[in-house]
Formats: sequence, C-alpha cells, structure tokens
Amino acid sequence: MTLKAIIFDVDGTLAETEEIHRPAFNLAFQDAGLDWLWDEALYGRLLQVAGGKERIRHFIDSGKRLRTAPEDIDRLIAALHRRKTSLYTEMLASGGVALRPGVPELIEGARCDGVRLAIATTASRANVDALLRATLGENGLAVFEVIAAGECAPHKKPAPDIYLHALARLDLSPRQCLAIEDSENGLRAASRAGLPTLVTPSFYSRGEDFSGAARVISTLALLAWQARKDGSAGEPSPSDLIAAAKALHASAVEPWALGVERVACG
Ligand code: XBP
Ligand code: MG
Repeated sequence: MTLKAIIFDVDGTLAETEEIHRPAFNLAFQDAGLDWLWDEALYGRLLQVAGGKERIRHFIDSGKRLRTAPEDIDRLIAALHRRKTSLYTEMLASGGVALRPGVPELIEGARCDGVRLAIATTASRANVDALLRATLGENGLAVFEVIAAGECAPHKKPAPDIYLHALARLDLSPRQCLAIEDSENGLRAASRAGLPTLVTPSFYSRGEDFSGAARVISTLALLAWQARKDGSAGEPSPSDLIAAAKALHASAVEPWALGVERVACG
C-alpha cells in the first residue's frame, strides 16, 4: 500500500515541548496564588493524563485541598489553563525551541514527494499554532493540510478519536498513513485507529511500553541513517528521510495483526 500521508503528534514528537509546558503550568498556578509546584518527577506521572485541562483536573481530584467551592472548580480550571496557554505561547514566541532532529527534513521530503501532512494532537489548537509559527515561520500552519487538535475530539489519547478525526478529514484509510508519536498514550491512540506507528521517544516518555510500534528509534534523523545500505557519509537529505519512511510504512504490519483492539471508523 502506498504511503499517502504522515500524521504527526506534536508535543514530544515535533519538538521537546513538555519542559516549556511545565514551567507555564507552574507560573499560572503562582499567578493564581496557588502553592502548587509540578516538579519533573510529578509532571512525568501527570503526563499519563493527556490534555492540560484534564491534567489539572486529575491533579485536583487526586486530593488537593482547595478553597474554591466545588461548583466553581470548572471555572478555576478554565482560568488556570487560559493563563497557562498565554504564558506557553509567549515563551514559544520568545524563541529557543527547535524541531527534533530529522523532523524538518522529513517534512520537506514529504512535501517534495507529494506525501500529505497532518497533525493529531491532544494539545490545544493555540499551542499547536504557536509551535508551528515558532519553528517553521509565519507560513508554518500551511505546511499541514489537516490540524486536528485537542478541541476536535471528545476523548483524548489513548482514545483513537483524534486520529479517526484526522483520517476522516484526510479522507484516507489508516493503512494509507503513517503516524509518528513519542508516547505510549499516543501509540495506543494511533494503533486503535488502525495506523502503523513510528515512535521517537521523548524526554518524558523514554522507558514506556512501545510494543506494537512499527519501529522505535531515538530520532527521525536516525531512520535515514539506518536505511542507508551503501554506508555513504553526510547528513541524511529530505529525500533519504521520506524514502526511509515509505520503506518502513510498506513493511509495517496492520496494528490489528498485532492484537490491537479494532475500533469502528466514523
Ligand atoms: C501532549 C499533551 C498536551 C500538553 C498540554 O499532547 O498531553 O496536553 O502537555 O497541552 P500531544 P494543552 O503529545 O498529543 O501533542 O495545555 O494545550 O492541553
Ligand atoms: Mg506526544
């Protein structure tokens, strides 16, 4: 089956963003007069819950004593998340964030080769746009034909909803696409939607269970190095990267064949 589209996850996959999300959460808590501090160890555990608002709610539900009345909790979460989003987007705009190795080359290779590009993320749309602008420039958003963000799906990863939504918008079957993810939750979401998935683990997801992935590799740049059979030297080019992604996709086994539970498309 020919590769028609690559669907990228965002946080941890396009860029190592969680260490920008985390300080933004902490500053938002501080601005609201809360003494909450999410250190690396705690944040690593909280990342099991996808989505910023869901993560704050989970933290509160896990036993935080609050002065806020129960009926005002939704409003508090929304306000904290709004502030966190504004801090996060400001941090991205101030520079210093880069795409992970091999990501720009694979994007360029796909564009030259006519392979369509999409995004499926549990992060909010404002945060996706800010990252694309900060790393790919003002036209960064136009690089992706479909941007499926957290607001587009009722259930976040590991539910398959966001991938099913992206597939419906692309009008493609899962087997015509390749998902690129960094986390176990992301891999489960893509696999349940029927997509073969390449995993590039990130700072927080190293050590997670990636069974069922088409390949696990530390960075996309290495994918092209591994595919080189002639031992030639030099940086992998965009055409090397897309050729390696196509070869991986062609050899990938259907997630269903690996025992992943089948989910109805719709
Ligand atoms: C990762 C996430 C995100 C961010 C927070 O998303 O779980 O929720 O940590 O983003 P993915 P928001 O790996 O699917 O890109 O605050 O915008 O929800
Ligand atoms: Mg991710």
